[in-house]
Amino acid sequence: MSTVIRNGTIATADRTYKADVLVEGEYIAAIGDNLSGDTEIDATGCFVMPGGIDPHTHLDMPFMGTNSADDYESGTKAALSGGTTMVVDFCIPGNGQSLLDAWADWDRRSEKAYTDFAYHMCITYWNETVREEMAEVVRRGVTTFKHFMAYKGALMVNDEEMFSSFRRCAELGALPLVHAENGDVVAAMQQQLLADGVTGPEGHAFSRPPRVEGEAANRAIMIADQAGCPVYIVHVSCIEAHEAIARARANGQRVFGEPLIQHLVLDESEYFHPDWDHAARRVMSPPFRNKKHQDDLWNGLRAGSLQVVATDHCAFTTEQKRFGRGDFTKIPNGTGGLEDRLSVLWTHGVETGRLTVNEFVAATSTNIARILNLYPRKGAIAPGAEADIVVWDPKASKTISAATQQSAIDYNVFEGMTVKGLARYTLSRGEVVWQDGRITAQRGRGRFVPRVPFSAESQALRTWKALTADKPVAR
Ligand code: DUC
Ligand code: ZN
Ligand code: ZN
Ligand code: ZN
Repeated sequence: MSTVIRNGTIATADRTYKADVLVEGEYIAAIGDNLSGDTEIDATGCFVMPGGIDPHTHLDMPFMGTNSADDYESGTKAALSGGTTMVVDFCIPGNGQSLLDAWADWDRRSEKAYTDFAYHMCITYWNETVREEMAEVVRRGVTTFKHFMAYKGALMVNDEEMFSSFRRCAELGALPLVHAENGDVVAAMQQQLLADGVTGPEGHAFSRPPRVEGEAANRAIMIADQAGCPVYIVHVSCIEAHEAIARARANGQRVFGEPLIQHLVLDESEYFHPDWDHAARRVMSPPFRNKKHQDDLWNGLRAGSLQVVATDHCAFTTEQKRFGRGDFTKIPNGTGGLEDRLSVLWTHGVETGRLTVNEFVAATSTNIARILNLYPRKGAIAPGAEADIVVWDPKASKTISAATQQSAIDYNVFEGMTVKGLARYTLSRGEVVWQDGRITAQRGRGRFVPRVPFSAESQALRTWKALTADKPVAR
């Protein structure tokens, strides 16, 4: 079975050109002029781009006394309707649960997936068993380990635990990820604010100011340097964290930074909205920032000091958000975005001239495919790549509304925003899974995507460190 995508303009992270794409089975077989296949997709007026990869989702995740409301079914339907063909979700062991046990739980969740998926494994405590299990996790194809520096008393790890895990990552060729917020300072600020009578959603923003994030990002980067591993900072929301990343990169460290689409376009004024529900629906960590920080994130995407735009999709219903009435620390943290990431980035990035089409493809797909060692299997329009493709209509527009979304929640943080740029077709491994506003795929068709470690690269880095770092110099 073959399909030709005809009359489109191919846009990759490197270039833009007119050509047809021939898909055979699950793969791209050829790119050229006047190709033919069993069926045809007309891409006139459209860009043909690698499907989006969202490397940061929390589907059906137990968190803050509840479970995130979008599961692998509604979450991956949301993804493909917006042109995203792969998600990387966080597998979180429960209190003292083994990593492999948690993985088995996540495999049950992901049986319903419409898109391909991978996992990051969370390290939420440390002991010898965890150290040993990490090797098996890598062997089975999960090569990224997430560390929470916040959520004290729940998911948070201390510096000693983080350093142990980072050193293990260096040995295994794995990449550590970090949620960078100083959890001790946040916890103290929360108690202070509540004692001062600040109980509403604005207290959430006050308790997690930019310096709390900047400090933690800088600390994680220094600890990674000492451990001899690269590090990836998730949901970079402020100048302080971005500065730490840019400085480390200028010093030759492999540090990656991921802003979220929400932080690029929504600001802190949302937390001062007179309607409690409106404000609480936007409570996530880190919180939205002001315009100065937003501009800085856009600059980082353009300059390359920030590489990836993700969503941290972690959706809760209004009813769930109301657990925190009278105490902002109990509002489940998280917002949605999986469905709208590409359209919102296109509208506020490409349409405004802030990003080129190629930078858009890099930020939504190719860069993360490279960072996660998935390229060019994913993130590429090239012969031999898997045919995860979005046929993107830059002229189509819609107004974002909860009434028409795939996500299972009752609101949308981008409600009322008119976006330009929509997926006309989404293909996942050669199958049309979204066409003209309809899902055309089967539940459960999504597959786990195993990854191999970065062993050669991390080995080279450690050798270089051993030769150069911290040696007293005889004078
Ligand atoms: N932040 C959120 O807002 N939700 C999920 C986890 C996180 O770090
Ligand atoms: Zn986080
Ligand atoms: Zn608003
Ligand atoms: Zn997250």
